[in-house]
Amino acid sequence: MRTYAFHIRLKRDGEWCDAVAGGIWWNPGASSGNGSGEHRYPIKVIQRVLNKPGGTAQFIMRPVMGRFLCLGEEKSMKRMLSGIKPTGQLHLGNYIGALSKFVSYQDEYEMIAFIANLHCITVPQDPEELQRNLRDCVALYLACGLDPKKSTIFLQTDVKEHAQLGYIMCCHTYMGELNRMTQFKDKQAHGEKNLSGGLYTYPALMAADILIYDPDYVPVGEDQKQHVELTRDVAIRMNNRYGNLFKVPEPLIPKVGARVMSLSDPSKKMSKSDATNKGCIYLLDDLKTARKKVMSAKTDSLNQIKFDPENQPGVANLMQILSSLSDNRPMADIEAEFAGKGYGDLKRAVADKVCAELEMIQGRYNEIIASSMIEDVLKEGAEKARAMAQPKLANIQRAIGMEII
Ligand code: AQP
Repeated sequence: MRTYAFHIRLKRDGEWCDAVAGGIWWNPGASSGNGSGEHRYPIKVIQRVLNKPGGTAQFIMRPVMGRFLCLGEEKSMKRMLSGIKPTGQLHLGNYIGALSKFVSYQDEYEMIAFIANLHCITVPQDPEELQRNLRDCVALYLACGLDPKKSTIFLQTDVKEHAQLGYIMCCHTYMGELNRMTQFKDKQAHGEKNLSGGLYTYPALMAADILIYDPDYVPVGEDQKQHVELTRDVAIRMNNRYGNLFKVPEPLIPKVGARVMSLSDPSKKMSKSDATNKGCIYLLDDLKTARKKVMSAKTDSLNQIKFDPENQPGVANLMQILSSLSDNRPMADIEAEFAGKGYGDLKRAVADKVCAELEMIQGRYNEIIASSMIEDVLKEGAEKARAMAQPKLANIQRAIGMEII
């Protein structure tokens, strides 16, 4: 069943008013009639509307709770897709740059959020640790607020079409393009040995992960923008060659928090593979450890709290974390609050915010991990995802000429 946003016209106690409804809520506007404030809409009525076919259609519902008559237009929600690869424990950068954004988007968009376990094995993994990280990742998706009723949550390998389309994408991606992708290039430049073929070709798999669902948007942190651009290039190339196969998606990069930096080295991004472990706050760090990491964050000797990422990257990073965890509070506000104060004050404020957020997430995580919710969510999510991916792959293979029957 797809979900829709509605522009609806309600007749309430004999008077008409305009409204927009998403899910089971609406907000009658004051344009005509007497509707104001928020009212809960009976779920079964909304579901009758949701079951109608997509596109734009007028509909009439009557009577609703004996009080309303409703006439309106429905339009499809835009689709959004993103994934996280739990090569280690999820961290504050993943939360601020990606997860918290997925949560805020899920009311407005049709959200598809998967756990990219194929991408995890592009680097060596310990099987037991990987399995633990995958479970933790699902639990953290849910603990951070992703709602399986609103979002499709699944494990990449449970939808085998990803790997198959990944191979097809690989055959339509040039080596020159893969050579330009920073992850492989960086590791090679650092002289890392025995890099896998999977690490080299994973951007093609990522293109498949995205394009198989025809999303409108792909919310990512700054570091992943390059991959979405490659995805767009390959989609356009294949559309030109085979006809309109794919929707060409847009990357969606948050204004604040797109690149949370390491606390111990603010020239690098906060990363799961932080060798020192000091610059990265994991979502499951105990609160004492998290506080200690913030209080030891690298700053500078200028002793002024100003948002200047170029000259004061450590301070700017702390301010960015504080702003992101306070509903994107403007930097000017933060500068004003800390005018004349020291770095210790700023760090304490950041540590308080971070710890409050972690405490809330960890409380929910503990409940989820002790329940059977993870299995149930993944099963249902994979069924929903397969229903989209299977016909899409069949269409693509047919267009390329790979199918016989
Ligand atoms: N530091 C960050 N700041 C903002 N956003 C970030 N993301 C990752 N790190 C930051 C965003 O989180 C989403 C999932 O990323 P991922 O875990 O799949 O891959 P990654 O970007 O490679 O993350 P890591 O932690 O750096 O992993 P390793 O160390 O294994 O390479 C993406 O949207 C990403 O932008």
